Amino acid sequence: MGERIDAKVVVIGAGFAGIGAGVRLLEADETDFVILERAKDLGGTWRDNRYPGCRCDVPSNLYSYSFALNAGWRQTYADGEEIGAYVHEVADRFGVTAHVRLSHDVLEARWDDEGHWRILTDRGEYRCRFLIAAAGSLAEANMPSIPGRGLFSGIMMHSARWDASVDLRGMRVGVLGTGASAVQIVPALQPDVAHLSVFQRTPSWVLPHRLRRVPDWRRRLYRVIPALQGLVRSATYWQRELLAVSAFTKYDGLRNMLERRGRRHLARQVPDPELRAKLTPDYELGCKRVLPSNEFYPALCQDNVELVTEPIARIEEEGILTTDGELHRLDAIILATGFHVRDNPFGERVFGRESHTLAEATRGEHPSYLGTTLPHFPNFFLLSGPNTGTGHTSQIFMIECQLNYVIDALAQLEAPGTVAEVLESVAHGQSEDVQRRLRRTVWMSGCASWYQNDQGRNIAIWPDYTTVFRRRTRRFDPTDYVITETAAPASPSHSDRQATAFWRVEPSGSGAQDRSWSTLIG
Ligand code: N01
Repeated sequence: MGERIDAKVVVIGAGFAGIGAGVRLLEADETDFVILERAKDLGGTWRDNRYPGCRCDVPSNLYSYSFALNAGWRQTYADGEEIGAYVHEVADRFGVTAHVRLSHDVLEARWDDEGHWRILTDRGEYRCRFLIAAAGSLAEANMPSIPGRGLFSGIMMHSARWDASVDLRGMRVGVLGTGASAVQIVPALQPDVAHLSVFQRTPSWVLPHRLRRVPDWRRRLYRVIPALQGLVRSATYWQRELLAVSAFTKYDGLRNMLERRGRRHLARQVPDPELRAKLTPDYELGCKRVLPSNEFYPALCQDNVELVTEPIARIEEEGILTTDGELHRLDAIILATGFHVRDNPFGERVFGRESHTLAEATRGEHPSYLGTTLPHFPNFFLLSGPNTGTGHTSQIFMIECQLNYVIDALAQLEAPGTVAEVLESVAHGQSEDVQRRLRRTVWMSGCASWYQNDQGRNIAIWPDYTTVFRRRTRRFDPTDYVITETAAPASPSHSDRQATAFWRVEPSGSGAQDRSWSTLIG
């Protein structure tokens, strides 16, 4: 069954996080690594999400790696295609592409207690000292378990599994969901389809969008004076940080101001009071992702569009039946129903010591430390892990913070056989601190969102300024870890390991691997 390869580091996933890890490893002169990618191409979420209208709702100047600002962005908010091309370009330019193994589906990753991770893929086995999981938290499409889903005789596809060969023009189309994907899909489809039924369970807060074409002169200017683009990036970062995080965590007055803006936007764009009432959220702005769009509301006002708020009873051969007994006849159903976040199946394939699964941590049953390292998972780093998400700024910023930490850890754990596992007490303390901070924020203000697990624990959001996350992840502090050498073949229990930890590395303190603050932002 194929090759068996030893590498010092294995990265799982070749999206923004995995490619970023590759760049930072190479920058640290680490070439002994591979990046395993299950798909036929790299790019992660921007490879998968190719639905009409797909674009990033974070400004493009901010939505890029700090080490690869892109003077060429054509739009102030880049579309999926442009971002996909950017990830490829970065991977090629920094020499990461050569380390990517495409079409390698990780079936299982398991710690062997001898100082290695063993990774079984459908193309062979890999063994490494350090495992970096960059598989993404929005990678598995959520197919809603609505009765009768299999009965539908028309076309059905999820927003993240778009089949570009399907021509929806002239069809009766139903879109399920009104989240971040749906608000982009609906206006893109509306002009071409015969009829569009938008099935809404919860209205979203929608704010005016500042989407523009970037003029050629500005792109030329950014090429000539890159620092100027850095300045713009910096300003965008701080504006979002100060306005959004303050509004969502501390100052109700600021949030009320944003809500007024949202209501004005709705009133301006939707003259029909009945439709407006259906679209008015009854929860606090920010509790779910706030969506920028100038096209969503106008699309809903068109004659060929119907907003359906009656709950769905079941799917039938010919369409969707709502609980009021109406059958909405459809040729195609688009499931813009989000992703498996808390129950991402990837987590069931990764086993730490004593067969603990990564899923237990991502479901919020076990603590993680800064969403990056986990008790029972030695020499393991999770990118975009629990409570590293943000709704207001670029996720790439958070990933880069985590990478600072990972690269510093690898430098400090360099001696062969060194194994580090975060102390349960440290992870528990930090996770509980996050939960305590979350309690006072808008993200726990009562709406139902995918940010929470079944127990109502918020497993997604970082509840503070991202500057704080940046500070906390600047250095790997070995005193937070049990650090052992794997000279002895036996696998001591966790408590034994704590008792016999005989070797500790000192914090580097040099900050050699750390990116300066100004570099990361601007
Ligand atoms: O998914 P969502 P998404 N019956 O989970 C509804 C990122 N993203 O793909 O709100 C009926 O937000 C559900 O209803 P409700 C971004 O992080 C980024 O849109 O649960 N309806 C909701 O309306 C985002 O947060 C960009 O009541 C059902 C919708 O489906 C994340 O991806 C662009 C249902 C799902 O909304 C996910 O966004 C796009 C059911 N059984 C996405 N199940 C950027 O621009 C679910 N729904 C960066």
